[in-house]
Amino acid sequence: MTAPDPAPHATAEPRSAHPAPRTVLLTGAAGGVGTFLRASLPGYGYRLRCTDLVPVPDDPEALTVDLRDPEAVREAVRGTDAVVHLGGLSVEDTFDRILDANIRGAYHLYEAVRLEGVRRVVFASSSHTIGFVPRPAQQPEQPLPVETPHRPDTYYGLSKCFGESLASLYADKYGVETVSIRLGSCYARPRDTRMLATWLSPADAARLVHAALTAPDVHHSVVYGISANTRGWWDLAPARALGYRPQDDAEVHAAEVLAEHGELAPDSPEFRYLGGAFTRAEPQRR
Ligand code: 15L
Repeated sequence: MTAPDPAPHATAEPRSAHPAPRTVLLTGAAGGVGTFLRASLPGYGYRLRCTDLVPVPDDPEALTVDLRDPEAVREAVRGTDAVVHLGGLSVEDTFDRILDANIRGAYHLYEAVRLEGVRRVVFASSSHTIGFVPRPAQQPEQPLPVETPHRPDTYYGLSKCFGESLASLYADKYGVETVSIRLGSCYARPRDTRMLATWLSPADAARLVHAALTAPDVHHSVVYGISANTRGWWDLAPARALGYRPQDDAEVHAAEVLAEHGELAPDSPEFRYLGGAFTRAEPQRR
């Protein structure tokens, strides 16, 4: 396991009056990103309280929490210093299931955070908030800014747009600070050619979450969550401003990935849009 980096701003006098969080609630802890973070975040000094709708492997103390149950969510939040909210559906589904898990679920989470006086949330947003943004034909001079207007590609992406707006509301109205991380493709290695631009290594995911948990005075900040990919075209400056120092680059896997998958076909959604296959129209699920 990659040794955690020293907190990049640890030497700087934190501008925020709040000490770094110690006990962190990790929702969605049984999922792909949750599994990576369960292995890495304790190395940064965090005590994790893990929750998911399903049992969390190898964690007998994990709590089974349904995000649709506000009381269960509040109980899980109580006594923590910060929340990394990965919970909910992580791919497209019916509107009703997305509504329950991702929209109502996020509302219950933020209400619990507000009522329990927790001051920092790291929200797992997604690049599918802007999935219909056209992908540039070649590496752009200027990377894609985080201020790019929402263009969700799925009900899933729409739910993450809601989550970002919910975080903004709770920052402005209640002082709950959030870093919304628009996660790219967080897997052990890039799985296809599109991911040579959108990959977030598990070690960089931990670096980014640590920076999001410890950066002072974030209010509501939106950042992109990718590694320092040679083919990346999303602006990492806002994440770096929080103290994120990515160490990985999907390019080290490029030869292997291209040998297996080839270059993107010009008529493919992966070539045309930021959100790739998520932009494909699909029959309404029931
Ligand atoms: C996401 O947000 C999904 O949760 C993940 O499963 C991947 O599909 C990722 O986007 C991606 O775009 O690669």
